[in-house]
Amino acid sequence: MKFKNLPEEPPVETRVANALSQTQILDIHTHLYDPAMGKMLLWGIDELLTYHYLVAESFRFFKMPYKDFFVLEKKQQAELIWNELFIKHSPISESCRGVITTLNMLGLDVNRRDLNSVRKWFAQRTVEQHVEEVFESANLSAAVMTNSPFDPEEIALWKKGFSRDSRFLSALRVDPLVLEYNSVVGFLCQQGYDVRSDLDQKTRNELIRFLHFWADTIQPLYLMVSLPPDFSLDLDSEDSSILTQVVLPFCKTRGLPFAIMAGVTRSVNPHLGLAGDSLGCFSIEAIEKLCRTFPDNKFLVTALSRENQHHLCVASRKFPNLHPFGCWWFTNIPSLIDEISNLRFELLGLSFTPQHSDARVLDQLLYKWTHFKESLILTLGEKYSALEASGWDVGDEEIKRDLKGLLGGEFLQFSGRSLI
Ligand code: RAT
Ligand code: ZN
Repeated sequence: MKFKNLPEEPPVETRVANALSQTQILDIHTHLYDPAMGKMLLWGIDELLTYHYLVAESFRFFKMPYKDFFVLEKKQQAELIWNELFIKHSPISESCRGVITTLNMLGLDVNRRDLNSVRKWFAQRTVEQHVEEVFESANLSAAVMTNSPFDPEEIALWKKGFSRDSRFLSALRVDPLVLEYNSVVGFLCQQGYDVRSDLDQKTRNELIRFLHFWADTIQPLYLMVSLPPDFSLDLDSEDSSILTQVVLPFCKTRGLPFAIMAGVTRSVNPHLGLAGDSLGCFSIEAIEKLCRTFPDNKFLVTALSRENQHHLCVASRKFPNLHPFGCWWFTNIPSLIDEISNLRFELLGLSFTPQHSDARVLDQLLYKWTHFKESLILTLGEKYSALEASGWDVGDEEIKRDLKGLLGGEFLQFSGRSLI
């Protein structure tokens, strides 16, 4: 009951926004790197403009052959994209608007439509200063990298060793091992592992030794893979043998979750390179079977197709060892974020992680999180309003607690880690 002489409480959306501004985010999946890894960490305007999401959109307008674009230097590619998507058309797509939000948050005047002045501004900055400012402005406590034990550049850096920045946590990405084992046998042998194409006991032990080495070296929060729609998780299928006989037993021994990014079809248009991937529906029945068959493993799952989202929520109600996360890639657009968050709130309450940024360029943390927060204020605000209308007053401290869970706390709980 509200009394007339008491000051009116601000609308619940405002209270969510206030609490959100005080909540630090743990970004559980990015493609960013510790600054000590040098040029692997991308930042700046030319990287922002040549993001593969924008390359795909530019080719909707470009009239040139693919190869004429890809032979150009990054700077020239960026100019073509800027011209096509920002000057000749209004930049209304999510990825285009993202560049505008980002530049604005950095204090740049985008209304001059002047790429060179933006370039000059970036040229005067150091990477250290930029990491500092972006993390502070996005309100991030840490970002999880995607670390590949098959990338020669990364291997060299980790083996040499460097002093780690505590804001950059790691995740061990094992796509080549799970998806194309035969193509990495030679590489593994060169690295000193006595493995064969045949998955005999010796080979399995050696692969597990390989994973232990990398887990000891990089201290990952989880292992991860992205899977095509037609990947069979059947226990007796050849597809899943490395997963079920090597990776999952290893994860169980080390107490590490295994993250599945489900439903990517790589290279539907190979001419577009990184921008040429598409999606398909994944079998959530197979995920359910995995959770049932490996009850001592923990699965973090995100799905690329819109059609998979409802089933993934229902599956998560059945298996406490399944934690849905993020609005991945083509689902990271406002209309689908609203829809997916609503599905999850309504079916799972607060026991999931609604977003990761997938940032490939440091500056993208600014827009990816700002745009997500715009959605969260409305979706979560609406849920609290409905709850209040039903007679449950929601306190500010309770809102803060809930947001802390959504923005990293639930993920850490699920992973068996203490809050950082
Ligand atoms: O979102 C992306 O940038 C994609 O290219 C992929 O990297 C995807 O997120 C993945 O991790 O496979
Ligand atoms: Zn990714």
